Amino acid sequence: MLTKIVETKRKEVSALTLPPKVLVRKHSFYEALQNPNRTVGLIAEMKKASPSKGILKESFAPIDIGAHYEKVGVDAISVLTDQQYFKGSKHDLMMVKETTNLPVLRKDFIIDSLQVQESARIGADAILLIAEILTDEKLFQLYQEAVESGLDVLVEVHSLERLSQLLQTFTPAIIGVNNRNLKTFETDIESTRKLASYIPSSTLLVSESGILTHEDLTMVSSYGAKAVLVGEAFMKDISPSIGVRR
Ligand code: IGP
Repeated sequence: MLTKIVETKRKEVSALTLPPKVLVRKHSFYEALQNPNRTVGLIAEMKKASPSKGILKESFAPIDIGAHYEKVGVDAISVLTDQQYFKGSKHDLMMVKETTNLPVLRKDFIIDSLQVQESARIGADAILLIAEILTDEKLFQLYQEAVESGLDVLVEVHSLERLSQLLQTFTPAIIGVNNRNLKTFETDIESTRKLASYIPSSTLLVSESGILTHEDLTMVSSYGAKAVLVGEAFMKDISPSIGVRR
């Protein structure tokens, strides 16, 4: 599946033309996650569908979801912009950015500089870079280009092997451990525990995927996660008992 998604992205990139730059107020994704009033930073994701679960939310209204996330007090919003597999769009991100005051992460499969520039132009505050689909060289190149464009980067990794390898090239400011193996779709929050001790203390650790309950959140926090990224739980119940801390 991952290979198929990357293939689709390659085709999309070859037909990509850069949109004009939208004027929006920037918010620091990195700083928002370090909110001193919180124990664990919360990134709430909006995704209409996923390859593993199908449609998650029939009546998907990005502006309403964004407003709700802002009201309940999340720290940042992640917007899936992939159309083919997650039924998202760049337009979703632009609308959310325009109508909320929270930092917005562009969640997509970024493999090319053009997509980095595009992300900055549509108003994203941060982008996701998935280590498992990029070589160290490409990852570092895209990371630097993003930073130069004023974007924060969430570098996502799943395996310890990939993590150790990338840390030999550079130390990202934010690393996300994806508890979901994108090749098998299996989710296990123990992934965060297994990788946490290898992540430098100067790096902000985000635990991503499979966080469904408050217990899950407490668990990954005890493993060292400074923030969590929650999608499915919020799509199924927009006001779940997890995450909104005082
Ligand atoms: C959210 P969940 O299990 O709470 O819905 O997961 C998020 O971590 C997941 O959507 C995700 C993702 C990705 C999606 C993590 N990495 C990369 C697309 C691409």
